[in-house]
Amino acid sequence: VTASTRQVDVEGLAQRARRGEPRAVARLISLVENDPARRREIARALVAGSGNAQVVGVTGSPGVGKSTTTAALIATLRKDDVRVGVLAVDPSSPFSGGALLGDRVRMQDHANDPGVFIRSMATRGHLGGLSAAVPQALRVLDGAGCDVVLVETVGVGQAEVEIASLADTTAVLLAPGMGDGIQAVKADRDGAEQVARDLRAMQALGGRHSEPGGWRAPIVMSVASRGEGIDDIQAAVAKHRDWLVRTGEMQRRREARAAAEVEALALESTRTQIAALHGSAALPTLARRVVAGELDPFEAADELLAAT
Ligand SMILES: Nc1nc2c(ncn2[C@@H]2O[C@H](COP(=O)(O)OP(=O)(O)OP(=O)(O)O)[C@@H](O)[C@H]2O)c(=O)[nH]1
Ligand SMILES: [Mg+2]
Repeated sequence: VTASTRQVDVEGLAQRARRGEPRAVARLISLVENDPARRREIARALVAGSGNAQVVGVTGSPGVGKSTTTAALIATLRKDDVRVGVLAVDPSSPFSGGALLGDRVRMQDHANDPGVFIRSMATRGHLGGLSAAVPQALRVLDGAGCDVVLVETVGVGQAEVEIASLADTTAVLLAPGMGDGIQAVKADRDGAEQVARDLRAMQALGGRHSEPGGWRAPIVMSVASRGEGIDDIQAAVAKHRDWLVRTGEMQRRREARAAAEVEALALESTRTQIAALHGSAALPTLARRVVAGELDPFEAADELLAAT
């Protein structure tokens, strides 16, 4: 018995989520994550999302301070009455475990706050990784009226690129000494100044960011564990949103994201259909004809697609 055979009132959940009911939001995100067969239904129920949420990726190496920064940002955003969603994607410190968002005490401050939704989700093992379930989870949070959705992901290689393509705004966290594994110098101001200098030098080399009207990523100094510099991060995020909207870049990014999502879904569906042909005679027959030299693989692929 799969999860999808159980009776679920998706439309009712979507309505409750739109009213901002935390349990409905949580349930929908779980369904999106664990029940791929329901994604279509959920997507349909959420079409009338507000489209207002600014998706902010918070990324960086393991242990760099993403959760601490996220928790601190929630607090400053809530002071301005901003509705906040948080998605911890593939958290290295799992939710159920101890170190939820780094600091359990601080997170508990938000446990009863109806203006904050916090969910973790695992994309490991999902076909398409981040691209499969996360966009839908973001749509749920958007539909629930979030103004800002913070997405915490460990930035190692591919994931960093992926989150940048999913988010409107990406904050990359760097700590001095991380590269050498010297955690002790984290809060060391000279070390941080050096990192900032290196970044500025790199930005100066990457000339395309200095074109008129372009966006030059601000370098913001913070000590998240002491709540220092968090206002500056919030201000930089808000400024980026203004820039995105003013230049039409927000719309362009959303359209690019929708295109990627549509393409991923179409590819997934094609792959499923091709996999089904493994069970019929079509694919084995084509394979035999390729080996026999009757067809080249390109012609065989055309025939395969025609059969799907
Ligand atoms: N000195 C210093 N320590 C920090 C700062 N931010 C976070 N920490 C500490 O660094 C450790 C890791 O912080 P987390 O916020 O859990 O880091 P993370 O990037 O979320 O870690 P993972 O999710 O496991 O990749 C914790 O002990 C924090 O208290 C900071 O700005 N300065
Ligand atoms: Mg973390």
